[in-house]
Amino acid sequence: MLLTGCTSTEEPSSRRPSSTPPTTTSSRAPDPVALPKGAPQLTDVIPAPVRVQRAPEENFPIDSATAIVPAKSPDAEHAADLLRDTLRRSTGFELPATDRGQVIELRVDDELPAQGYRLEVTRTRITLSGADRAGLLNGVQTLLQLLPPEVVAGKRPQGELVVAGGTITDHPRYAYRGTMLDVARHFFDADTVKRHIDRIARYKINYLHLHLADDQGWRIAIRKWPKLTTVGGRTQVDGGKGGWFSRREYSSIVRYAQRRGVTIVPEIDMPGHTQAALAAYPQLSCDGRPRRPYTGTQVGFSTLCVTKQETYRFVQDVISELAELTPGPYLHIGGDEAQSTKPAEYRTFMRKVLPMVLRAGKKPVGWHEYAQVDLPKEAVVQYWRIERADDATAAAARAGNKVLMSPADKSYIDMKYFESDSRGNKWAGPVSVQTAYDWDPAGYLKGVDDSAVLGVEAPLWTELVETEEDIERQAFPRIAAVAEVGWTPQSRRDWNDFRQRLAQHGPRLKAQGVAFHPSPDVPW
Ligand code: TNX
Repeated sequence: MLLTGCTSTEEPSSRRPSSTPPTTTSSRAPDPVALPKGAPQLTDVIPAPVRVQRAPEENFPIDSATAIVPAKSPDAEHAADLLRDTLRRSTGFELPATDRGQVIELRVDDELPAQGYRLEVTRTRITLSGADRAGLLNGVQTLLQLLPPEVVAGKRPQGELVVAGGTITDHPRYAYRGTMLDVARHFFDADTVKRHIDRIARYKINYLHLHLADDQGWRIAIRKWPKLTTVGGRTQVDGGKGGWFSRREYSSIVRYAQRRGVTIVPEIDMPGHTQAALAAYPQLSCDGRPRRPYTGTQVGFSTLCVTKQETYRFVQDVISELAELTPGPYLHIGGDEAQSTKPAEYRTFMRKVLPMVLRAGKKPVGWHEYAQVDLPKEAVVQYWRIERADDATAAAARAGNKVLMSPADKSYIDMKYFESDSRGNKWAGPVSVQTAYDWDPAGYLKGVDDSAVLGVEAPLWTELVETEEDIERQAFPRIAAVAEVGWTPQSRRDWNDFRQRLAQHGPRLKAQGVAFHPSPDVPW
């Protein structure tokens, strides 16, 4: 196995922990503790860390006397709270912040690479150092994976709690590891989205892109244009009741995600995919005729009227209000499949709208069709097709724009897992777990090399996804594969090794009640 090979690698002595000698009440180090049978190993972690060194003599037992001690720093305290909440819920231990006895210490070490962390487990002390808040949260997720599956599920673990000894030194390959949830085709309420956030954060996914508007529904309240939701939000594919997020609900999702290290990227798809907006405000179309909200699954038939002044007043209001509610750096403006917008008009539209996003203080993201216009340098291009070359995307990359990789034949988790799968879309599929794992974002698109890649994103379109269980089934375990594609250095990735580790995560997903697809290419 690839990962066990490096467990013998010694770190240069300068990187050895020196600043944190074990502090025990007695001067004698306690006897080594055995790892209970079946307990997680350092080499089981998903996504696979950059470096793992095992130290079997140094296993750390957690019991009612264990303390969680953050250094004086808001980031360390934040991560410590999240860890304490999770552990307390499952064990009932108090886990006070007294630096005595068995201690889990959290601190910031700004010499670590961005989003990186180091987890050192010795008999008497766990020291989690993080480069920043993201790094500390990533370290917490790793530590939680080293505890029995019941812990993250909020259930009391059976037997002793022992963390395997050793050191993990880790940081991500790409800054952006994301997934998208389409709440427009089928609506999912704030609580469902929050539970999804918990599940994706376990694998260090740090962006959740919400597809908030499409032909079938408008899902975010905009104060100045109230009918967007009261008219445009009342249905969905196949005519269910639909729904939308109030400003308060959207903000509560944003905060919930933020606490777990996940940044929300809101998308309003324009100028196509806008039937719901046109049904609410017919004046936004060129003919001004009333339209009905759409409940089918075709694409490419709707467009905002790109030549009307009113349209830009509308778009400006939407962007301003959404930017105001969104602390994250990105705002997605769609731009895909605008087959009912004349090419020249599409370009005019994007040239007017891109500066609105910048003026609202956000970096624009768009599906790669928008790379047809000269993009501002902050704009991110999200590639979603299956062709291995796209001139406009390559030109944008040459000009310095970052590319977010979502090639449909690798990362579309709305696709079927296998040919005869009864669920899922099929135009780019099937996408097996192995397919989702076995590719290199840097090598996929001609003229787009590693330095141009911002990261990876797995979109979950929901034409055929109706329930939370459907979300779980389409997303898991493929999300774990995508997470590792985005996190782990290419040279350390190996399908055979991954599938073994993923099998270890079966009981973990089960304990959390995740309705994952038991893919036959994994030895569960
Ligand atoms: C293409 S990907 C679309 C979506 C569909 C998806 C289904 C993209 C930017 N547009 O409108 O939901 O295919 O796989």
